Formats: sequence, structure tokens, C-alpha cells
Amino acid sequence: MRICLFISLLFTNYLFLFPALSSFSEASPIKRNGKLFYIHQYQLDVGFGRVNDYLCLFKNTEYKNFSNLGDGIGYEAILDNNACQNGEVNLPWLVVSKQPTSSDNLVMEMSMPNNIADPRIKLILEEETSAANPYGVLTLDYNYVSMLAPTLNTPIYNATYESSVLDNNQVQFKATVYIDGIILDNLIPLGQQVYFYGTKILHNENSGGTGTVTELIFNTNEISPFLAAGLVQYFPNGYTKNYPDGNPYSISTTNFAYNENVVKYEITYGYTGQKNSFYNADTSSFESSSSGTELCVSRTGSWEYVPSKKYGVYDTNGNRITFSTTDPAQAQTADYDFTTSNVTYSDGKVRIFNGSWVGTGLQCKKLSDGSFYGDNICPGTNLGDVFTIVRINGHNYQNFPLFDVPEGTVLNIDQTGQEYYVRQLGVSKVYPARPQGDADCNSLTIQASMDTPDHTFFNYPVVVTPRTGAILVNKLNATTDLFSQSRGAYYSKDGDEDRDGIPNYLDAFPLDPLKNLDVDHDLIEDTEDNDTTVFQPDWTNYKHLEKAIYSNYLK
Ligand SMILES: [Ca+2]
Ligand SMILES: [Ca+2]
Ligand SMILES: [Ca+2]
Repeated sequence: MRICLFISLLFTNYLFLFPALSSFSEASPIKRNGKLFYIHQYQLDVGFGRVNDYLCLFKNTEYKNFSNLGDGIGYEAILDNNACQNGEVNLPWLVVSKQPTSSDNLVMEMSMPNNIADPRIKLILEEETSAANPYGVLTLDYNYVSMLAPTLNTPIYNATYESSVLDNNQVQFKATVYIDGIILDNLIPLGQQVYFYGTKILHNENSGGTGTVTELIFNTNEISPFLAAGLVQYFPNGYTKNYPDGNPYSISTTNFAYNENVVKYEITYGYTGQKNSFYNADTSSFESSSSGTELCVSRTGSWEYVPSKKYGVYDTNGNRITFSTTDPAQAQTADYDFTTSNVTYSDGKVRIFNGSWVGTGLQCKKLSDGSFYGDNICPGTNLGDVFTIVRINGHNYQNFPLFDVPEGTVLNIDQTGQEYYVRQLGVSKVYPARPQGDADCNSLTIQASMDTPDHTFFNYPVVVTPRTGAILVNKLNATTDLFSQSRGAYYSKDGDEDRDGIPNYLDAFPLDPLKNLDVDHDLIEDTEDNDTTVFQPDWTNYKHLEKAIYSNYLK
């Protein structure tokens, strides 16, 4: 009995060995890998644009109270980035907002200097968004570069959105988006995989619209012949790789039509012109005729899941684990208490493949609400297939992870005895699929492909890191536990908390009467700072204006 007790105690203690998240430094990977949101129907997300999310950020800066502070003077605002579907690094945004009179354009610039990646956003708002015109009349640019050596200044993300009202009262929305693969899978080396999207939408005021999104994926490495042979969107062989003028390894064009309730869309793949196919479980056959391949989703009521490769797995030092395998037989395992009759999770173990990938079994789920179909993967699919849409009785189904491992779960690894801490770094929203024959969907007609803007559409505005003072806006409350800076108070603009004669909005050290200036935002007063150089991103070598984007493909 004593021995049993001893082992039991030891094991019990061991379960609680993992350090509390609050004990890790702000610079630790376990904290600095911020949560991102993805959209399951991602072609549509890129098409409609993250512009909504950025407008949400701008709105939450309380810019009306702090516009026109002074020539080039900014203010600091801690925003709830997650609430706007942005990444979870809650450092202060530095905001410069200018609107001399209410009839002038609102011009806002935001930047967030830090030592991992440098985001800068510029908005020129001519006409606010409205129910009649949800796109407004605006130009919005988002530029994001790496701050980590040896990739300093390498683009990670780059987007330009422009909306305008045409002569016929139609609203035209155009967008280009450049995404480095590291955003989608942060174990892919920066620069290896590049996604480019060009979008054009024509919106009829007070009703709906139609649009086209072109997706080009470039990869500096050879793609496996297995992938190229198995999926029609992939280049058959010998692609020339590089963005923007090489031939991409994958191409698709998504055409869509929408009203206020639903979006209907169809994807045309690659070099063959083949439409997105689905497996019809009622007839046991794959169908890819153009009439049957249209998909349709509700614009509201989304449900969420965590894709198996969108976790962060950390060791007790707070570092991402380096263990990596793609072989289920070699994966590290840990017991996980989850009751199910699902046959792909029969041994009660979660599988750790690498620092992002946590396997929890697969389950056929209904795309409208995430409900289960049976206790296995979808009929007609193979284990591992999370792409094929399966149609059963007019409803669409797909394989999803059986369950999500909650944020903060500590796993005890069977093979090594180590403890791992799991974070949910990517949460996907699924827009509910409408069934075949849905009346709202039937009322819409998808138009032929429109020409979409290419990479020369990017604006690359120069957004300068401004001088700021104390934090004037804080949208996070004291219970937010991820980043301690988020728990800070905020200060009244014209007050002088430390009575040093410098008003709070100009006082970078609002509680220290001996300090007030920090132009490089490194928290060192500039009179004591050896280097007050402010980083400025340089896009010169990344514009590629002398090159055409690859265009020899079927739309
Ligand atoms: Ca002061
Ligand atoms: Ca001060
Ligand atoms: Ca400084």
C-alpha cells in the first residue's frame, strides 16, 4: 500500500509541476505567440477582406476624442485585438488621427513597434460605412514586416483595400493581400511560402453584390509529386516558383454572389478549370459538374473549432517543443479524458506531432452547425482528409477534429514523462452551410470571373512611428492574463499625473516627474538612451513593380 501511495502522490504532484502562465516573461514564446482567427471558408474571408476587422480596431481607438493632437503627435491605445479578430499581441497601438473639420477625410495611422514584427496601418476615410454601403469610401493599407534577425524587414503581411462609388451607384471594392505562409503555419520558415489574393467586388446599394477572388500560392521548395498529382489546383510539373512572376504551384479563382443573408460561391481550380467537387454519399460518387458545385453559407451564426495544426505546444521553459514527426506511429501520446464512441479516437490518447499539431481524432460533422454524423469520418473519405465536402441528403458534411484541446491544458507525455502546455493559437470560424435547394441561395446567380487587381495595386504608404505620451485608451480590463502591459491603467489626456509640467498625452513616463520622452518606445528615457533610432520599414526591394504577376491560367 505504501508504495502505491507514494507513486500516486508523485504522479499527483507531477500533474501540477507546469509553471503558471503568469510566471513566464512577456518575451517568452508561450506568451508572445498570439491567438489568431481564421475562417473555414477562407476564400470568402479574403474576398470580403479583413477590412472589417481593421475598421473595428480604428473604431475602438476613440479617435473622435483624440484627433488632431498636434503636428505628428500620436497617442497610445491598448485595444482588445482579439475582439476585432486580430492577433493577440496587446502592446499599445500608437495612433495618429487627423480630421481638421468634419467635412475633411479622416486620416488615421497606427503602428505597434515591438521586437517581433512591425505592423503599420493607414486609413483614409472619405465616407463612412453604412447599411446601404458597407464598404464606405476608403483606402486602407496594412503593412507588416519581421523584426527578428536574420529576417529583419522581411514582409509577413501586406494588404491594400480601396472602395469607391461608381457612376451607376454601384460600390466597387478592390483588394490585394500578400500573406507569408508563416501566418498560416508558424513552423514554415519565413519567405518559403507566399499567398497572393486579388479581389474585386461590385456591390449594389441596399442589396447585395458579386465578386471574384483570385488565389495564387508560391513556394520556393518543390512540391511533392504526390500533392501535385492528387489535387487539380496544383501545377502539373516544373513550376518556376517565385512570387510574383513565377508560376504558382496552386491557383484558384472563387466567384461569389451575396445578399444580406447568404453568400453563394464556386471555386475554379488551377490550370485545368475544374470546379470544386464533392462526394455525394447518396449516389456514392464524386461530382464536379459546374451546376452542382456551388456552395452557399449563411453570413451569420458561425461555429468554431481549432484545426489540428493550429495549436501551440510548449515545454516547461515556455518554449515551443522541437519534437516533430508526421507519422502517427511516431507521435508522442498523452492520456486525455474525453468520452466518445468515435472510432478514430478509440485509445483515449491525443497525439503530439510537433509544436503546432495536436491530433484528437477526426469526426464527420455537419457544416451547418458542427453536429456529428455517425461516429467516424465521413463516408467516401480517407483518414486525414479534412478537405472533401460530402453531401448527404442535400446537406454538406466535412471531417473536423473530434474535439478541441482547451487553452491551458497540461499534457503528460507517455514516452518522455515531460509536461507540455497547450495553447489554441488558431481558432477557425465555420459559416453555416445552407442545404441544397435553399430559397435564399437559389435567388442568387454567380457571375463570370472579373479581372482582379495584381501586386502593383499595393500602396505601401510611409507610416511614421509618432512621438506619444501616456496610454490614453485601454480596452482591456485587469483580468486579461496574457500580457501584463494589458492590465495597465490609462490617463486623462490633459492631466499631469506626476506634476512635472508635461501633460499626460506628451508624457511617456506619466508617473515619473524626472522623465517624459521616449521617441523610440523602448521604455528608456531618451536622455539616458544610447540609441534613439526609430525603425522604419523599407519595402523598396519587395514591391516588384518591374515584374508582372503570373496570369496564364484559367479563371
Ligand atoms: Ca507629466
Ligand atoms: Ca513624467
Ligand atoms: Ca527611448
